[in-house]
Amino acid sequence: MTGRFITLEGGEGVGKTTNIAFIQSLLVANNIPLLLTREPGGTALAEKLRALLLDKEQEAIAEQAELLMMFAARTQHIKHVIKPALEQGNWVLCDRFTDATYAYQGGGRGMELSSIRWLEDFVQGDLRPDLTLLLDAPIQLGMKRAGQRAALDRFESEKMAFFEQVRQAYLSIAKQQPERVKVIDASVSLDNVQSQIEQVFSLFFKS
Ligand code: Z5A
Repeated sequence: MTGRFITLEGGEGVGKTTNIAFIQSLLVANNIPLLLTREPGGTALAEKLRALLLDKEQEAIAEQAELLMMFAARTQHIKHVIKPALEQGNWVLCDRFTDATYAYQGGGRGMELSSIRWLEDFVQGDLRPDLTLLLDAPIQLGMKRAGQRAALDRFESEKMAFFEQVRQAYLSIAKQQPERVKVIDASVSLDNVQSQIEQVFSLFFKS
């Protein structure tokens, strides 16, 4: 038996971390065996790569190096965590995955989508998420929510235009793949966001 692969995406401060616990509770209430994980990260080596990617106190990371580090971390994550869990019948809930690469490295940094697509096929084979929830909110609002934190990491220190490009890239993926990517309006109250998430899952459970 194979489990199902669910990813959560969105820009800064849209509420991914906040809502992942809610999604976990929905799945657990339906007796679904679940593995929670995140990207970049999810294995010891991938978490080390994450720390390097987020650290802004180091030499400038070339865009190509950033892209390759994302996929290096992803390779480890898929091989050691995601695939084994799915093969054992677990559902996998992952905080960010390859849509984030299309959004941040493709949309934000302007890297060639064909290079990302090639790496996606090379690293993932035919593994793709079964369902993706895209939490969407205006950039200013997400930043205001996220801004209550102590220090900004390397990505969070980018300019406004970068985040607008990231948001538009995400929305364009959702437009191209409406069956898989469900857009959640994350600008409203947490109760409202969670009732939208609940609706998506009630349909997904039946599919
Ligand atoms: N990255 C990449 O470039 N390429 C890739 O392929 C991948 C990743 C996989 C790490 O991501 C960075 O890696 C990320 C992209 C890049 N860059 N950034 N920045 P991350 O997921 O670890 O970090 P993040 O995006 O910065 O997540 P976040 O800032 O922690 O946001 P969040 O998890 O979506 O938000 P939150 O912590 O749940 O909520 C923020 C605050 O808002 C918090 O106080 C909540 O209580 C509050 N909140 C949440 N929802 C609501 C509502 N509805 N109303 C009111 N208040 C709310």
